[in-house]
Amino acid sequence: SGPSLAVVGVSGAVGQEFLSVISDRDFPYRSIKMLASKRSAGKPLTFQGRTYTIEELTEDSFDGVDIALFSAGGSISKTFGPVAVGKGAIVVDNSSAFRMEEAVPLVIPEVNPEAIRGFKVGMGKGALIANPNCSTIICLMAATPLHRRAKVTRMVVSTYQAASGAGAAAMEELELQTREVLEGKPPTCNIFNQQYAFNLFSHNAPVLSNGYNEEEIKLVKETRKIWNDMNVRVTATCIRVPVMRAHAESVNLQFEKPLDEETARDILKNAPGVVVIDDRASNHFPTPLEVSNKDDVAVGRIRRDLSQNGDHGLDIFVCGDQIRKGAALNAIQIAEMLL
Ligand code: 11C
Repeated sequence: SGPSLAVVGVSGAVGQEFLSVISDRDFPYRSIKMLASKRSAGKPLTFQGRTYTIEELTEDSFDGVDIALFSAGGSISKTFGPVAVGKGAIVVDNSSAFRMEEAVPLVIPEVNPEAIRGFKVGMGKGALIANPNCSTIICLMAATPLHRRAKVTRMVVSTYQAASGAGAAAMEELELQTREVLEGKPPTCNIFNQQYAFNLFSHNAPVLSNGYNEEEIKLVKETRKIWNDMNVRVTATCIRVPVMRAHAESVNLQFEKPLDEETARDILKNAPGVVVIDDRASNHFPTPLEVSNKDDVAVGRIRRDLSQNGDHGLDIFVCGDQIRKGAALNAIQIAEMLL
């Protein structure tokens, strides 16, 4: 029993993680279609003791599908998302294709579940729901509980983003380059146009005429939409670092109401999906490795922002698994809300 599922982009890093999360959380389903591009079609895929054949994604893929989990890039979502909706499926889309469309809810279940109240499998029509960008999800998991208490007026984010955000091929390239550099060979640069191993660089998203890159603008616009607050001021600098699968973010928060660091720490300790790692004595704070393959986002370095008077500013450091809470887990949590 349970809904019939389709996983679009099943051979990608997030597609594979959809399956792991479905298993880990015992997500119920009566059938599951493994969909991918022509390149992967026909290959066998074993999941929960059954062998499936990966099918090529076509216009006919969504007959009888209740929930379609998409993670195959924006252009696939743009083409096939509306097809799936037309067939009555609820699409949970991990791409940026529909996030800023007014009629499409942009959801982090711990943050704005109200955005999909009333969305249910069996409601008689299809729908699109967007999964936010991974940097936004990880940032807002930590910032929202504080925002609820003291209202964030301004947020300054600096990211340290992992290879996984650019897909499985980028993770492979990081590993390959690391080996090549250690062996004194020139690094293979297929995914990024510069050396990645033992280096870091400005995020690879296209740079706009105002000097921001698209990844940074996603943090600005998605935060406003998720918090339903068009006045919150957000700025970001996004950097790619040679880490495999978890993003780190330094976040400076300015509040309308006072919020001291002890209260903030207590709020974060009690926040769902958040763990506090904030051990000053041992200099132990969140790291990408510690959160890799974990569901929770870790927060530490919780401290008063010395640059302003009083208790209206805090600095925090956040780490979260990009493939899991930044993508697949968040999408499956959305799917759970549809049941
Ligand atoms: C990264 N956040 O880490 C990006 C990748 O809008 O879903 C995902 C881009 C998106 O590189």
